[in-house]
Amino acid sequence: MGEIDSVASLERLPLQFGFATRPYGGAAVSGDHHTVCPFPGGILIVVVDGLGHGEEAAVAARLAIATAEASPGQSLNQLFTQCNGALSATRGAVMSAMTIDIRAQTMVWAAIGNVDAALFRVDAEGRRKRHSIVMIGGVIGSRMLNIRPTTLAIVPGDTIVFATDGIRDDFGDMVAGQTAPQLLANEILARCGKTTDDALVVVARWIGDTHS
Ligand SMILES: [Mn+2]
Repeated sequence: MGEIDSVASLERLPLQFGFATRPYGGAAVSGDHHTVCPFPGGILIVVVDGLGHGEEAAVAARLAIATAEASPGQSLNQLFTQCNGALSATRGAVMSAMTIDIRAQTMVWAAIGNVDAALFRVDAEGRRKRHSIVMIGGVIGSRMLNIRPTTLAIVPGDTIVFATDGIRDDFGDMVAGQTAPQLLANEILARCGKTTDDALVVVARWIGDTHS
């Protein structure tokens, strides 16, 4: 899917998103990649960190993203299994993935290795609640254990943040109110980005289906 096509179709989705990224050491390529990929009835978000950094890390990450984009509607078990096979000749990667079921207003997510993700919800009393993804240790492409997918209902206003390990794990402190996803991604990278690794943060906000 070309970048322009994906932007055009995302404008009609009940989801806003933004991202911010910075390669390690001012390098031209990053080993951290992502996709936000709509498919009939749903949206797939994948964030992948190729092991290490530089071109070899980028090769592994790009391959995982291409594998995900080739069949975005498949189950997360199928997705991770396919990526594990596809990356066997690479140095490997760690990855988080989430699939949103638009009609059911649910999402399911899973992670292998350290690509953190968290859902933030503010209730009517202004209390913030956080749900964190379950990260199973391992490397996609060499030693991948079974994923542990978790399903959650989503409500309009939910903010979901994905962060590679080039982002400090206190990134959740930055999430408050309804800051636009792109601004929030910029702020998280600026304040929580490490200078010792590639860094990528992806922010998605569920808007809900305004036609129902
Ligand atoms: Mn990393």
